[in-house]
Amino acid sequence: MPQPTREDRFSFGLWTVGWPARDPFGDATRPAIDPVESVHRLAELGAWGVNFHDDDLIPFGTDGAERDRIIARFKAALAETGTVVTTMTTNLFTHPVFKDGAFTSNDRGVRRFALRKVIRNLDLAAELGAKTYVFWGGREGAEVDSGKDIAAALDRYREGIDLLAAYVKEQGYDIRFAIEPKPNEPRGDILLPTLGHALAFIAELEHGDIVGVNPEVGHEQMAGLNYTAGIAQALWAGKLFHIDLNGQRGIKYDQDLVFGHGDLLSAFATVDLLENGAPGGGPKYDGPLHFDYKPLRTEDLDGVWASAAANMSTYLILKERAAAFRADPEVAEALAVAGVAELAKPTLNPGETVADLKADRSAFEDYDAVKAGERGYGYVRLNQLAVEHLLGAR
Ligand code: 3MF
Ligand code: MG
Ligand code: MG
Ligand code: MG
Repeated sequence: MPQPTREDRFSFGLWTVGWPARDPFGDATRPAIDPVESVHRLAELGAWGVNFHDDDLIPFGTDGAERDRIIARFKAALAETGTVVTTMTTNLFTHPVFKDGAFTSNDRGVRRFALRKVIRNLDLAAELGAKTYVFWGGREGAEVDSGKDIAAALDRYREGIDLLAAYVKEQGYDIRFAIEPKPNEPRGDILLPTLGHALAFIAELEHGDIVGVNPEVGHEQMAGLNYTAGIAQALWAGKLFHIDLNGQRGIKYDQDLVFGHGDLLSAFATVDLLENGAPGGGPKYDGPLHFDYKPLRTEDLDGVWASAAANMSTYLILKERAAAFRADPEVAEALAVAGVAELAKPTLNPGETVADLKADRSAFEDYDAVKAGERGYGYVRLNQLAVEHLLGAR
């Protein structure tokens, strides 16, 4: 099996391996893990970076002196292992104060408290060198339609993100924001439920230039959407600032499976896009390859570290398979039959106007639509080649 190294840019949320496996129906099945131990274990496994919520490291309500001590101890672990803090984020969902949301709570005092909680952690993010700051608004939502004015909630969401982005700019921090969409869970319906909603929201911001998205595999799949196509659109928009890789099997609760342990063919396509880019070129993702998964509740501590390794191993195997797929002459031929490269060619000729198009009889009057309609694109063969490469049969 390929062994991960720091050059692979893998990172993990401290809350992933550190999840004690408490769920809505059952108690924790594992002890909490000290974040310092997680940093050491992940580094030994070949990870490059970590990401965490303020409360993952510093428990909610910790006083100033103890907070400083915890941060100093954590910094020592980073230095000892050479681990990078790629990303940070705020827990705006666990404490009861956030039960009706943070930036979009109906309670104005809660909204002001949430902003202060983020500002405090942004200062720490700058100190630790995190380049991306994630916003997952898990409690920004509702169960009761008449209880939440969605337009006002979006106004308040925009006010919050713009205020925080302006703060980052004023302070001169080298930080960009990434909004993480999710359709539901824990709220019945969450604001900015999909990548598309998030992109549309970002377009309404005053400081949208430093705001992008952090799409999670499982979150898009919970909405029945195609993750690879979604991140391709985010790349196209210049907004793919971060990714949360994991696995999900269909439209159900957020499973947070190991990457590849859900829709494996989709995971293959995701790695192919991330590593090899779109066939027609365009921007490539260059951020951390970040895993946001949960070790199954059935696993013991050995199983936790084995599952962390499994994410990286699966990614690297898929990377090898995707490279072989792209290099295969039969694949090149199938891509040509499907006309994949032709899509990169503009539909109008250089300098051609609408009037020219209207005057072009070959485009319409003399166009043989019946014959064009008979063409086969060979996508099934192309997909079968992908499956054969994925299975290691080629
Ligand atoms: C929940 C999530 C979150 C976010 C995190 C920010 C607890 O479904 O995916 O993890 O990823 O808050 O990165
Ligand atoms: Mg998830
Ligand atoms: Mg999640
Ligand atoms: Mg996530």
